Amino acid sequence: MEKKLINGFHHIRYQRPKLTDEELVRNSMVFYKDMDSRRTVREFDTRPVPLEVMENIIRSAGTAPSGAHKQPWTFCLISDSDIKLKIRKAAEEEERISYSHRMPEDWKNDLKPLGTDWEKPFLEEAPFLIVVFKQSYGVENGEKTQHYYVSESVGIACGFLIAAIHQAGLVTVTHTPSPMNFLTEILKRPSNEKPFLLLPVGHPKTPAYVPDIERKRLEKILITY
Ligand code: IYR
Repeated sequence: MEKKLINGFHHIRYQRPKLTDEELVRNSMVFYKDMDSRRTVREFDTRPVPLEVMENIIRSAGTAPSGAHKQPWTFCLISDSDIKLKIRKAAEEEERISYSHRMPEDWKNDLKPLGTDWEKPFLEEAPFLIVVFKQSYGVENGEKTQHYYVSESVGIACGFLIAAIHQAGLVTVTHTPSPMNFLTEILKRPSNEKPFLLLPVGHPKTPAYVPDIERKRLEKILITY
């Protein structure tokens, strides 16, 4: 049986290769080790990245599951230096205000080990910026359509995106300037789209430095029943 009907809709047969338990253990360990070698990097090299690589990365992000398969995301890919400069200026303006009087002391203290501040040179240095927009609702033939679990869906797609950037051999930093409405204006996005995440993508500077921090051990994040 290659097909069956559910609610009058075609379902096609789906198969994955049947693996032994040893193969499952090996695959999961290889993937974990690769993911564990990912680090958030804030220092970028200006070395260009082929557009095709970026397109493949965004294709991977677009494979994420989403509420009722509405795929409520738009990925803006920016290499134009004038636009990058505009984004940097606007992000730094907001972040300067945030760091000087919007963020409480506790928050600033929690950020100290990471070495972040209002200055965002990576927004100009990285060869590409990706701005992810979430679509609060859809528009089809001028009509509004419902989207479901929008933040969850776009959050999952961003996870796929970050994993794809790492797997390709590149680095990124998840930047969330706040507020980030300026991205809607600079990128001229329609009113059903809200900025979700800003990711500079490229090669790390040589040398690049990252904070000496550790991830929670499995025992701390896992409860088995
Ligand atoms: N949006 C600010 C502050 C910031 C917040 C978190 I949560 C971080 O992990 C890092 C920074 C900024 O991007 O600098």
